[in-house]
Amino acid sequence: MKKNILKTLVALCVLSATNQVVAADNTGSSETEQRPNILFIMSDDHAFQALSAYGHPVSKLAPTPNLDRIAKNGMRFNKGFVTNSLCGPSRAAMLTGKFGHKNGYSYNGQTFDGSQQTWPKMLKEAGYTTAVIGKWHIGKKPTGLNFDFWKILNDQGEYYNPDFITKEGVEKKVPGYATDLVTDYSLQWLDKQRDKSKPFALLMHHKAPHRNWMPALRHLTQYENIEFPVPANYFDDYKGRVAAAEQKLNIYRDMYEGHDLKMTKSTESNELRYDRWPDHFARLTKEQRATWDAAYKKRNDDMNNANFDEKEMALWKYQRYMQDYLATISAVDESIGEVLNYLEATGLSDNTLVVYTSDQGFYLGEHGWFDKRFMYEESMRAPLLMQFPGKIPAGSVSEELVQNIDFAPTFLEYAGVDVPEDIQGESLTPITSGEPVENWRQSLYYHYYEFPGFHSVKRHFGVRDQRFKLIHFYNDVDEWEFYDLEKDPSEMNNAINDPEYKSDIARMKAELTRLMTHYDEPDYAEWKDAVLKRGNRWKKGGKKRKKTKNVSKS
Ligand code: SGN
Ligand code: CA
Repeated sequence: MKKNILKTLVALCVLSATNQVVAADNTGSSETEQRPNILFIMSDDHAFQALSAYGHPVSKLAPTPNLDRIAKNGMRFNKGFVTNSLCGPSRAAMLTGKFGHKNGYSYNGQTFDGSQQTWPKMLKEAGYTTAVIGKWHIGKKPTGLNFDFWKILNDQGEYYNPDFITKEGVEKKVPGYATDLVTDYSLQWLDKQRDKSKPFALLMHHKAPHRNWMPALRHLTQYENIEFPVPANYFDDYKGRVAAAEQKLNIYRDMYEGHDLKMTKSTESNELRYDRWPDHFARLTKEQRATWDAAYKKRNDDMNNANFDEKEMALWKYQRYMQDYLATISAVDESIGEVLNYLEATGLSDNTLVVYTSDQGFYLGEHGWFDKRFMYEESMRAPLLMQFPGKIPAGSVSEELVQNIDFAPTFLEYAGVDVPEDIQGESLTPITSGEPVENWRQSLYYHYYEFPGFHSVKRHFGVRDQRFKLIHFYNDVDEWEFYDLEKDPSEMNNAINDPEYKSDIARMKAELTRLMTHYDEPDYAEWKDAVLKRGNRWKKGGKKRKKTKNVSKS
């Protein structure tokens, strides 16, 4: 009781300091006050290995104390997965609660049909005020979703001085750093712009830590002296895994040395090696660029002078990648801290469901890779944390198999809105209640389509249960893979022909067929040979690429 009075006082102080004339209880009117606010925070390509609540050795060297607050206050999901490990398809699945073959978005470059049923639109109709701020990436604008407010990054977005798109038009080169701007705009909307008579649903979507991993100026040297542990399979030979052997997401072969790794041409110059998309660096002001160059100079000079052999260079690239990737997460973690502080100081926290996730997982050198797409663990699995004081037990952990199609029904249920029959996900409330869970799903379905495309990951679909994974790569190949995740968590040993697993494989094949029927997948014959009708974005960049290797000699 005392705590609540204190919070109300804090709220009054904060609000009067900002000259706001609003009720002290800013959760809304008496009619709506029981309905929770929803703050759905998503970053882009955040690996669970890089979120310290998950305890991975990498994250111990680059902790995320503010994200860990959500885990402490609520629940950490250890088995959160996506339906298709790619930005657009994942976002579409989250908005609709449906797989790509139902919501019409299966690979990047398509335009999401916003006229269809989505949870933000349903909440709006049920009396919520809604907003999306940050990365959108499934079309030019969030058309048809009826957001009260939106301010989105253009396409993939830029880290420095990015463009923002609003109802009013495009704001070009907004001074600042994307993660900070998205945070500021979100706080502004929460504090000053939203209709405080209604509960809110805010989608705060960061660009970081997406490629090309440009940290904020204040974090440029944060990890320069840290040596991150190299994954045991960094030099994977891909034996027994045809699709893994033919991908193009290798750190030491496929990263652009200028664009991605910020390697300079020589000690005499700050000129970057191959940069496929120079616009990202061209956005820096002269002053920003000077700070940037100074921060990288010594490390680049040492590298240029070192005369590395191939293996040493591959290891150097891994460290550079990790230093930059993790430094972009520092700003995300600060952002989460600011937002949580705001919710606590205003008393909103008590009635707000806060969710943190990423649109997929990411490789931090496992199999030698960056990027995502494969059904292997590092990319299929995403971090997922949820807090809701009094509703989700603090410090709890779930081992149930959950998927990004589960967000829509979860949010609808928390908001007291009936979950439509055609939603394919399940509400997570039986899990988040902290009670023993009965009859939860025992397996997950996955389907990746984007081939041909960036990084040349072949099409595949498959099934994962608590122990095994079965994958079928198709289209220009016809290959099956099978993994025992208990014995082979790194998925190095394709056991599809191992007689020991004969009955497990047969069972998983039957389960795959069951799931495809259950989720109403079209007949395999209908789509197995289909060639993607790609949007222009992919082709535009592709044409400029020289045929020569991207490794430039200094
Ligand atoms: C960009 C990236 C790719 C990445 C895709 C999809 N290249 O094209 O590496 O796989 O996005 O990412 S970049 O250098 O332009 O960033 S997604 O998160 O949007 O699906
Ligand atoms: Ca992504």
